[in-house]
Amino acid sequence: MRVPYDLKKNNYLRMKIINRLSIILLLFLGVSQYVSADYPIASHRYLADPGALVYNGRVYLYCSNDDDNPSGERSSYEMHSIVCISSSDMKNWTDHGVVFQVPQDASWAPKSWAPSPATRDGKVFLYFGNGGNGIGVAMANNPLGPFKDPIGKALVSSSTPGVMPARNMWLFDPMTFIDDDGQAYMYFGGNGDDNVRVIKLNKDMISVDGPAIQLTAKNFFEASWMHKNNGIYYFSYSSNPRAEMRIDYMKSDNPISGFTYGGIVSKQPPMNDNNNHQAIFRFNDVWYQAYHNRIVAKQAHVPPVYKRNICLDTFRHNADGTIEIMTNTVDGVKQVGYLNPYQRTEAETFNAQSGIKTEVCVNGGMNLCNIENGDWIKIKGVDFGKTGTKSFSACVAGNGGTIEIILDNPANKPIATCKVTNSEIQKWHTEIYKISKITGVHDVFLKFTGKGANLFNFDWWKFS
Ligand code: FUB
Repeated sequence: MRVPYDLKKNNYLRMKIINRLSIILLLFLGVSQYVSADYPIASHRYLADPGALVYNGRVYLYCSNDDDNPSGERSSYEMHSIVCISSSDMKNWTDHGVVFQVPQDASWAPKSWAPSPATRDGKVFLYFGNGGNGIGVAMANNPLGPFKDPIGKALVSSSTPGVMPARNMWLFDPMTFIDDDGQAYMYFGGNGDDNVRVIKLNKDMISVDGPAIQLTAKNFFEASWMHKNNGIYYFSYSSNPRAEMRIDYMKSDNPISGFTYGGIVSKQPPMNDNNNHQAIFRFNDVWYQAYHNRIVAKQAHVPPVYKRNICLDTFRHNADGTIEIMTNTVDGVKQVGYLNPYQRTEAETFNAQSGIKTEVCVNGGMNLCNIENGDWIKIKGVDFGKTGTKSFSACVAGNGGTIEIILDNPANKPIATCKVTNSEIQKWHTEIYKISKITGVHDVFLKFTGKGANLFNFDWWKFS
């Protein structure tokens, strides 16, 4: 059975008005925080529907790739690849690019939406929606893939026992949760209070154990997520347009039954006006919610519905087990530890940027590209220590130009201007520049200057 997923844009009028009013208020107050925002956390590409994995001291966010969606008024959700970004300090994020794409990595599926990761026995699993028409699984030996479909078909379809009957169900937005006793549960569904389903997974994580069980959630729209805190199971989800597509939650002392409505985790994000999708995770004892909004497209005057960006905030559980409503911020998350500049850092790791893009690098990973005069990246909270720096190394390729190293404020005078010599694109060479001593903790801006388009590409950097 084909299950369509159709966003009814007109239902969002009310939220549009609220957001317009908040922008007018910000302008009135002279607040330009959206313009200079740290968030979204990856402003150089359109990503949405995050799923979070905490793995070996890093947070990996797997996202629907909105760059797959055509631009313009006649666009639609056509995402067929999944992009991963990761961070160990929650401020500087590394772009790992596409880690899974269909149909190359799962031949039966034309789409891959809204992934959720899980890990067991050294393997990493990604669960994804084939649009609203079924749920697939992909598997890899590490968080960056390559992820491949190990079963050659949908893991859950409309013929999986317990999924039907359902009225106009969107069969998507899977979230796989492994309980403390090792039992894995996958939550999914959309478009109707009675359309929440949970199904047990076998230990192999690629087959189901028994039928799907129906749950009911008030105003349920999409974006199922499960987290557990102090023995309480929290099922969170996006509410429907009538309820302003907030993230609401139900709680229970059991992962598959007994849920009662708990309240609101977070309201409709600013600069969004449309669907909402959360990933909730704990990292270093702080609870985070990753979600998307539409800030970059709105600021760029690009039709924003299918062009979303990932944001991040923290929230708390109250002592009585309820959740304190999260505040959406543009720079509210604290940095968890400083970045060590004496280790090689990928150039595609940054806190903010202007003008740059990333691409697959022949050396592995990604590199910065599309660099033009005046573009920059900002690396936040870099600890140069007491002894300080002597040199700066950069692995670069391309026409040439300069890298200006600027500390703390982009308007400051560069402490070094490093000349990048000409080479062929993707013919990488490392240049080493003598620089003056930098000590202590700074935000580092690497600003690129030169004549013409596509000055050079940039793979990694390191101070000595
Ligand atoms: O990205 C397509 C759909 O939009 C997701 O599956 C939903 O959760 C909503 O965010």
